[in-house]
Amino acid sequence: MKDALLDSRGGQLLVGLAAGAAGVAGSYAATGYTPTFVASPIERTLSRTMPGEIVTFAITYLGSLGQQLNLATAVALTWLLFGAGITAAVLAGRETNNRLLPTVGTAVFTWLVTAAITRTLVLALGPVVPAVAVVALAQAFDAYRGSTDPISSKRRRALSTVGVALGATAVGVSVGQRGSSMGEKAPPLDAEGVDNEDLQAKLDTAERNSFDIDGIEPLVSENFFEVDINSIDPNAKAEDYTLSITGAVESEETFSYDELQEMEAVNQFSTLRCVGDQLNGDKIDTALWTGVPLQRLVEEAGPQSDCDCVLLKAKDGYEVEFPMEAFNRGVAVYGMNGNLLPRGHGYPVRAVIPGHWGEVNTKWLTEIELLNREVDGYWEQRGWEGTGPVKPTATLKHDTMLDDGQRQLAGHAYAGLRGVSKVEVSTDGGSSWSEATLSDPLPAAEGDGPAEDAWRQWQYSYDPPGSSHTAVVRMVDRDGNVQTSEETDPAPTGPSGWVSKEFNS
Ligand SMILES: Nc1nc2c(c(=O)[nH]1)N[C@H]1C(S)=C(S)[C@@H](COP(=O)(O)O)O[C@H]1N2
Ligand SMILES: [Mo]
Repeated sequence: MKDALLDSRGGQLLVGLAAGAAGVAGSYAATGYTPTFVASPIERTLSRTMPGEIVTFAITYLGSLGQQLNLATAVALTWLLFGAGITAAVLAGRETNNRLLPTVGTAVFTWLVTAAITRTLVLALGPVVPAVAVVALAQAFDAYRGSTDPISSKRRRALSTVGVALGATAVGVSVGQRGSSMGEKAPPLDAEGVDNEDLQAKLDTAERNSFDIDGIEPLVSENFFEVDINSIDPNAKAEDYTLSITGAVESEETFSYDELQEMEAVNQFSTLRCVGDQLNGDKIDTALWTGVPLQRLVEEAGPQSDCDCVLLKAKDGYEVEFPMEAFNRGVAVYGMNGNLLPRGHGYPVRAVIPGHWGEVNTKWLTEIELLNREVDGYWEQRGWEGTGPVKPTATLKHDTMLDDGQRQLAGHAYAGLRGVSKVEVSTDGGSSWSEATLSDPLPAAEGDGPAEDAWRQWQYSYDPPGSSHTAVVRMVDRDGNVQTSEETDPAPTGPSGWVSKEFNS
């Protein structure tokens, strides 16, 4: 048996790790980027058990990179777990001189581990085939030992094994990607309860009212930010979807997706902003949301909450608690900008709660529990205080020189239910202020007024002084309150302060 690849410890480990990588890729090929991918539950456990400081650091400074690192760690851990088990099977086969043990052991181990982690029996076969194939090939290559075949040298057998494993991994990854719904555009909304004319008219108004300025989002965002506690989103099916109203109610109620779509819907503009946004950051966007008022659903159950507070629960394990008063203004949303809700934004159904920080806008909403006393949700357990009203903000996202020699500045302003009455710009570091031009407001959900919870765009042009100066932006709410100049970090209550930018001429 001398000089067999599978006889040396190094060779066993190499084959174990190569087969492990093929196994992880095989699982991905079978499931795509969904919660049944073998690394997904591990990634969820990581995100749930990670200390609050790390989660806070990741959301504030790394953005989605934090989630990618988390996912990479989960994939690496899965790979090591597979690798260790397969190496042990190979080793045991050699020790007992049993030719079947390496492949059978690999099959049983990868299947059992995957089935236990993902709780699926058939999809758990995904890792088995490629992992067993790599081990079997390594055994077959070893059989050529001593012949004149090109793979007779040990080094070549090792390289061939790794090569086959890499090939299997590449195939697995590309198959998995094809089966994933990432980047897919959501299909158009087609629900009984929706007034499609009203929907289209509102989208047209949003387009008409948006400034034609490059580099700032139109009034309906083209690229809506995403914040998730996990990097792999739930992929629920509408047919199986139910929304339950539980807890302090007269009678618990359950609504199916069809039932929700049959109820009379509202089309409502709302801006979402994450409490972990930066000053002048990008975690703020606006959409036209379509769905059923939450209050109507809860009324059917007969609310009896002692604390007038509610806990929203979601399919990804997310939870958030906040006052009934804010909840009662909210909508159980299944449409976004005239299309079905995309998976990344909470398909099939999410909550949209006007005026409060993004975190209460629960995606993949499954349960509304009325409480008798307050509790902490996912982010509150990690030190954030982000369930209340948003802080006012005015961003500066664009500056260009116009043909007439003026400099044009532009951005957005948003203050939740406090409303934006004006944006003021200073080009002398805050000594004197001028009023910027605001985009016409988006229309209200019902009636002729302005949307109660939507941002405005602003623009301002001035003659540059030819020497260095600082431009500063601030907004004023409907009651005449000027946004505070005091700068705070995002954690724990959200960023505040005036945005400024220096120019050399
Ligand atoms: N189920 C669930 N809902 C969620 C989250 C989440 O991770 N899981 N993130 C929340 C946070 S912190 C924000 S800011 C908003 C972001 O919504 P978006 O991803 O659609 O922009 O969703 C909220 N709802
Ligand atoms: Mo958030």
